[in-house]
Amino acid sequence: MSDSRLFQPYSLGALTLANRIVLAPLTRNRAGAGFVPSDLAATYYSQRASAGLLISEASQISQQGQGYQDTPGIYTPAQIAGWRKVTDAVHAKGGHIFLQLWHVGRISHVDLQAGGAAPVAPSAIRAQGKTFVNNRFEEVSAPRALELRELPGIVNDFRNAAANAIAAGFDGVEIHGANGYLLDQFAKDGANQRTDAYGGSIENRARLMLEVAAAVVGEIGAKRTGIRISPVSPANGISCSEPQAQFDHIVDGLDALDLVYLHVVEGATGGPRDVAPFDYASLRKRFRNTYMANNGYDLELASKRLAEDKADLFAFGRPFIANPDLVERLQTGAPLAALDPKTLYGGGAQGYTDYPTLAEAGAVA
Ligand code: 8OZ
Repeated sequence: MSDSRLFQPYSLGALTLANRIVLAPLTRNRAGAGFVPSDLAATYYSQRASAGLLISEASQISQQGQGYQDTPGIYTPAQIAGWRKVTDAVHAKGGHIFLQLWHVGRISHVDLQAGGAAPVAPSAIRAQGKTFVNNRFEEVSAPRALELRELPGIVNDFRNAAANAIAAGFDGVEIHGANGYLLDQFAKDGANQRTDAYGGSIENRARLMLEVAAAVVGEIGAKRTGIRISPVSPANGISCSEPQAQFDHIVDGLDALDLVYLHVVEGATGGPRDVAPFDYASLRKRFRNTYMANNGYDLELASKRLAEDKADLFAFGRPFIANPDLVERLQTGAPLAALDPKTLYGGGAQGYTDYPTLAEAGAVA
């Protein structure tokens, strides 16, 4: 039996969400020239507007923050104008949408950086991992360690990007603190071997993520600021020797800032949920506002976790790609369509905006 509250309204900050199902952020690599979201993006997101909340694909806050080909930005007027079409289309359907703010740190490639420069990172440690660039997957480039004096500029880029997101009509932003990107690199000792105020202790490693969160909250308000973390995920070659203590501390700091939600990738991103022992209930207990759970959820697990009061909202990623009407399908027990892995990253409408709803599929059958 599914928990009917999944399909009932939920108050998130100043918003009333139609249900507790969230579109997780999904990278699709279809931005146009100048890293402006395409007109197809407006169609794609509005097709999924029946989710209680949509979270946009990760969007770089600066050129330096980009790590993959054709991902959208949120740092130029043209990008803001492109995103405005997306938010207008979603709002016209009664939906709500947050933008995910992204700096990839060391998960980048010299061909994406200004003047072919090295990507930046807490320490000059190259990740074991690949990025999608030059129309293929390539090893990430060796990074250089950020100077202490550069960090305020990065915090400022997040702050400006948050303001830009609001100017583009978003209902709020999600700070990407997960999956082995810049803020996660600072938080985890596998990537951070700094000896200044941003490395060496749990408090120091948490500092950049908390400074970014404070800056974004200062710019657009806590009710419009969420964050995503992935405490034990090995995504993008990241590792952490004491994730529980590290993330208990981070979540205490996020709670003090009164962020509207905490979005947690439980386990390995897109992989096993039981990759390492971790007490997620400890994070939930420390965070007074909304806990959004992600990774491998289906209707049964979401219902169970909601009934146990382990989470408030549930973010579905891959199932939303081939099922724009996922909420209706979950609610009615309809079968889910399978996605085409060949059209996940890059391309046009195929595998992006051409997956039919149940009603559309029935009409052609
Ligand atoms: C898949 C491909 C490229 C990027 C993440 C932004 O893992 C991503 C991403 C996912 O958070």
